[in-house]
Amino acid sequence: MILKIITSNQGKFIEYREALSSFSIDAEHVRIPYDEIQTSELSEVVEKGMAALKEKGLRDFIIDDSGMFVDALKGFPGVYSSYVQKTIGNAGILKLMENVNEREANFQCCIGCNVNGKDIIVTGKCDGVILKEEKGTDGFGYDPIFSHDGKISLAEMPIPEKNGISHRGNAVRLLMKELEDIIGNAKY
Ligand code: ITT
Repeated sequence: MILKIITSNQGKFIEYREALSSFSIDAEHVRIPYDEIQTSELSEVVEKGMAALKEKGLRDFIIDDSGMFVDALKGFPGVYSSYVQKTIGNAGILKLMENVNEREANFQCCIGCNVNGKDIIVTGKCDGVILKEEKGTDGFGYDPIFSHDGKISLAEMPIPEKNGISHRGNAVRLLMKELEDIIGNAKY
């Protein structure tokens, strides 16, 4: 089985390819722009994105809307994570967190999957903290400043290890539980 991963983000695609391979699903990278509405819920962005893509005739695909939610910043950047990464970036988040002791944060990944005419939406989460400085050179986006264990950053973890604990890895595992009913051969 092949699923199209519709994203502009190469880093996400590489993670999906690795995660889905354990379930004997092939991933194909497809770059088709779709409107991401501005709303307070990742799942709403995904729902609307799926509808727009299906209208264009797309089938058997995954889209993903993710965000990093920092407790001390009242959930910011959250649904604005993409804009914030492009503007103030990791250095900007570290600046906002200067002298802040409460560094808890969580990453969320909402997957929308269309397969065999059915839509599945699941959200995976990873709790962690914002580090005091950027660490590591792997991964993408906020990986250098986010740590699941308070020690190493996501950018210091090989992809299979990151998938083992990450918001995206957790979302894929939730998706596979639901997909089992539809395609019948998923193992988890
Ligand atoms: P698409 O919407 O085209 O899939 P995007 O990069 O815009 O790609 P999102 O809106 O889902 O994706 O991501 C919001 C921001 O969060 C963006 O800056 C990403 O780089 C970042 N991000 C998403 N997943 C991440 C992860 O696993 N680790 C670190 N940063 C991540």
